Amino acid sequence: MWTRDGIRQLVWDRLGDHLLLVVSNREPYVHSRVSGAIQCDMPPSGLTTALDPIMRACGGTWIAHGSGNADRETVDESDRVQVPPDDPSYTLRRVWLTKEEEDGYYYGFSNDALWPLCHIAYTRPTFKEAEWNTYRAVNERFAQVVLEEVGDSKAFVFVQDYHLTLLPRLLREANPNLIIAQFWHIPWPNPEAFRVCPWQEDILKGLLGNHLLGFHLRYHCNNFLDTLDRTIEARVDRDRYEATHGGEKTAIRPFPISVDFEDVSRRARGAEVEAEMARLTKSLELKDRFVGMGLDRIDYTKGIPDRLRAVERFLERYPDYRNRVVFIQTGVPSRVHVPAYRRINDEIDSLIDKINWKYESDRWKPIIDLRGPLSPLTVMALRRLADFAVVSSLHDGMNLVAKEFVASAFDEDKVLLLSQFTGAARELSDAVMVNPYATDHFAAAMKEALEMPLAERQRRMRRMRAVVEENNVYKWAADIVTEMVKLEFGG
Ligand code: GDG
Repeated sequence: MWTRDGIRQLVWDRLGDHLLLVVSNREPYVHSRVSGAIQCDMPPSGLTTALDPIMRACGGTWIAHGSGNADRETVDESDRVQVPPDDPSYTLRRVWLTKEEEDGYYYGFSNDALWPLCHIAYTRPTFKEAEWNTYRAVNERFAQVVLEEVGDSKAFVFVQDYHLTLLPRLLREANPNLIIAQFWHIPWPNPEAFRVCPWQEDILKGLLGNHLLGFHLRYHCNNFLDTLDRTIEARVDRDRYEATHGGEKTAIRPFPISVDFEDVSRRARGAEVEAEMARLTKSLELKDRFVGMGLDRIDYTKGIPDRLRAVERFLERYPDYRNRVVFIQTGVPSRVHVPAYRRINDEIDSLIDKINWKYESDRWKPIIDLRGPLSPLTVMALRRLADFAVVSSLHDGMNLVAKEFVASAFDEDKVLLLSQFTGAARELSDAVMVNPYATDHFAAAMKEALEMPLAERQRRMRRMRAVVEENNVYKWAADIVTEMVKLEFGG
């Protein structure tokens, strides 16, 4: 079983003479001013949830966009701050972007073009040349900061996600001694979908600057190799999962990401969680009711309207459950400057209104709308209070909400309803699988979850817990480091 100490030792043994740099758009700790005081929060993001425990264990520097309104006040003269605030274990180096840069690179090309392009969830990508130019310029800015951090040292640079596709090539050209790997946190689509991107060649060449490129699933690796094959002059070796371009080799591998099972499971047992559960039970009037929950970054890929429609159908088809089940939908608004995200927020609001209006009684509302961000304590208490959780993504690289729910369920007495279109569905095959597009089946799955005998619930949850415990986030990181060392140093 991989642990925090195990990954620390591995990195120390195999890469001890290298600096460890993680580079991402999203920063793991955001400082903001709230009523005059500075507060520090972790953003609701799967990427930071997964990477923070690794950095805490291994130390090093995490380079990311400083997005908080008190971020500048909290760094030193070289834009660095030690994090986490209560137990400083690594350095956060912040990169500053102007509003225009954030607009073109983050809201524009990253989230209005690449995100819908890769998820194929019936939201059309928007390609604008000006946004692409800003995206390129911001990738160059990140490259400068990485090179400055590295100086003359040996370094392992671990790039994250789709915001930084051009960075690996820029780094490799500027400093051939760097070891560069990238993890792609979202799906990679098939070549037919990807080919609509006007800058597909630049993106692929940028990514082939990596020595190692990781995806969650082998299916995404295959899609990537097919895309390369159709798009650029690269030699694709499907047996070895390698691509060679301009004499340089990139290995393509699946590494299913995960959570710190031990930590989540331990926090779930905390006494303060019990107190928070009691508070929520009272304020949300949950006593003697079945509780379902959904927790998401509000995003059109997460299938939130589809889930709400299934709740509506459930109440319509199984009237005996009226007054007896509440569904808590918590969500953190994200990327609100992108029009598609504003639309999804409005759609969720009006669906919740409509369903509650249709079914509510004097003392019961079927859907409780808790807009986040919620504190980690409240999130944990909600997981514990829930009899079932619903993850209904239309398409999702992995989905850590599902794995966190499993890791929190130490009493094994809970059911997970999981979309078959998440990466997590490959590992969590004991979940009740749902197709979020099939509303009637989805509603029937909710009934199945509520009526599943205790022994069956426990059997399924026990098996899922064993899977997440073994394939924890430390294993994910250890597999990447081990592969990198094998590729670079032959073992
Ligand atoms: C991308 C990929 C992949 C949510 N609301 C609150 C809150 N959260 C936390 C959850 C979880 C995280 O946010 C969301 O993680 P996901 O993995 O579900 O989703 P994405 O952010 O879309 O992540 C995804 C991931 O990268 C990692 O590779 O799994 O497929 O899309 O940790 O608990 N946390 C708090 N308050 C909230 O209101 N504190």
